[in-house]
Amino acid sequence: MTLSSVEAAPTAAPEPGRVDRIRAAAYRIRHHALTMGEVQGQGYVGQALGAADMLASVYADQLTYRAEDPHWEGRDRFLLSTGHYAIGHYAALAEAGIVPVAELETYGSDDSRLPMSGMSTYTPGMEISGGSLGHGLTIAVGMALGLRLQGSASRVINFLSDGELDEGSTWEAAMGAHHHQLGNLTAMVDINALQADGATDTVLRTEPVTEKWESFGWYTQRVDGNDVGALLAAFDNIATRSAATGQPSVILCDTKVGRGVPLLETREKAHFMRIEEHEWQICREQLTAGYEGTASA
Ligand SMILES: Cc1ncc(C[n+]2csc(CCOP(=O)(O)OP(=O)(O)O)c2C)c(N)n1
Ligand SMILES: [Mg+2]
Repeated sequence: MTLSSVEAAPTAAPEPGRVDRIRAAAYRIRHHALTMGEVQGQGYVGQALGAADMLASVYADQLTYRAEDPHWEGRDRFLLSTGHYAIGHYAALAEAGIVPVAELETYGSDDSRLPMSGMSTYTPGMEISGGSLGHGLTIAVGMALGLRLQGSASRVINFLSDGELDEGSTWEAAMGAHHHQLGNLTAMVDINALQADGATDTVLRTEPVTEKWESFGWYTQRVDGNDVGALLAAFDNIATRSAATGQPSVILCDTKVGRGVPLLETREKAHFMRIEEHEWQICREQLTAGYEGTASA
């Protein structure tokens, strides 16, 4: 498990049973993403595979929700800023029982509730329409403040991408969250080192990203975002820390595009990954072999 923090991590490693349960959820999320990708012959599959451990940690461990009542007032809110990651989010919503697994096959089709970019009016459990990057954290700040004013115990978790850190509005929101001491707000940033025009450090360098968030007043942890144990430990630290300090928290997650499928992990990194017709089955087989190999290790 790797976890680095600006401050020493106070919590012990999560128990193995909990880690195994979330790893199994992440495996199913990856499987669902491949199903949807194959239906359309395309989609942001590389991102979904990379973010699956983050999404599993959120949906299978952290969020309070009622699958049969996605608008239940007492729910925690998960906001997907990056609309193009919808394929991963739908997979997580299916894992959570909010979207039927059978419905995943409609992904991206006319009249589907699962359009290729996430839209709140179409999909149960999709809190915002996030395709225009840089808006998610601003909405999350307003929501977290509103919930606190209402005396609600609900949390807000916002999923951002590293490319989204290019947006000035993200940093305005970060200042606002600190100003209002929104301990009920957590941001998760998928640092896959990639964005639409190429590698993040060649388009617009965001490093040193840990120090940036820390200087904006956030409780900041940087983890291997494909290490479920590290993700859970980071959430445990937040539960202890933000309850005591009221500080907003961010988990910076270094992930690998295509994680879990060697064919895609080793392919040249691309914002939009082409997968040929005959490769989908190979992807599924590699995913299962890799999961079973590490599960029994
Ligand atoms: C405000 C805004 N500007 C530009 C775009 C076009 N766009 C779509 S995805 C994307 C890349 C964003 O970076 P990231 O999410 O890190 O890319 P990935 O890791 O998925 O390759 C861009 C620039 C957009 N959706 N919204
Ligand atoms: Mg990226």
